[in-house]
Amino acid sequence: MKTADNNLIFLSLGSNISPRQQYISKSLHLLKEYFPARFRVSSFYVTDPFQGMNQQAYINCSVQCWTDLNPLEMLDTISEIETIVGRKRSGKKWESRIIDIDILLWGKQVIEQPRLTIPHYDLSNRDFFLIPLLELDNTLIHPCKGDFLLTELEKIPPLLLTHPVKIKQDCSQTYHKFHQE
Ligand code: A4P
Ligand code: MG
Repeated sequence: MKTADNNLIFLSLGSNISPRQQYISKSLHLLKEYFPARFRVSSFYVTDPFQGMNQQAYINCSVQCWTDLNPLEMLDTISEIETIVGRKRSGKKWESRIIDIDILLWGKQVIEQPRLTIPHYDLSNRDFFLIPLLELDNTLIHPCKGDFLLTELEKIPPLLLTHPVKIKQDCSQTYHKFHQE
């Protein structure tokens, strides 16, 4: 089947440099252009910086899409999209960013390569990943552990919570709005 679930992927988008919603919307517009098949977007959430970092709050959301690229080609494509949107890398860990696009899940596959770990290495500890992701599919299972991600979410230690607050409901049309601006 052309759009089989083993190439159905889930991404996380995050921005904590203003205008955050515009950077996210521009990224969504480009992602939708590159990966139109089965494209869906969660709501937008405002989240506290992970682990209490002293920086501006993030906006996070999640995307589902389908691709026939291989994982490394996908990584290069999302990196290209980050660059088009304006991301500049200083190489510092967890620096503030215009846009960050991470691959959370690739069907049920486990991928371990020098440049790429899927599922994302910290998926189970981050409510800013899991809450938008579960909005798109609340039956998802962690491919390595076999546990429901919904259960993983309930087990996140309080100190790691970023308290996502929904600011924009179901953003599947957001890239259209961006296009019209
Ligand atoms: N890489 C390996 N696996 C993956 C994957 N599954 N998806 C490699 C994407 N990239 C992956 O990423 C560094 C390298 O990770 C890539 O070159 C790729 O080969 P990067 O985007 O250049 O740098 P980064 O995102 O700053 O690195 P890092 O350490 O992964 O940052 P995180 O973990 O993404 O954390 N708080 C809130 N509330 N919301 C956020 O979105 N984000 C961060 C950044 C910190 N705090 C946050 C948020
Ligand atoms: Mg990243």
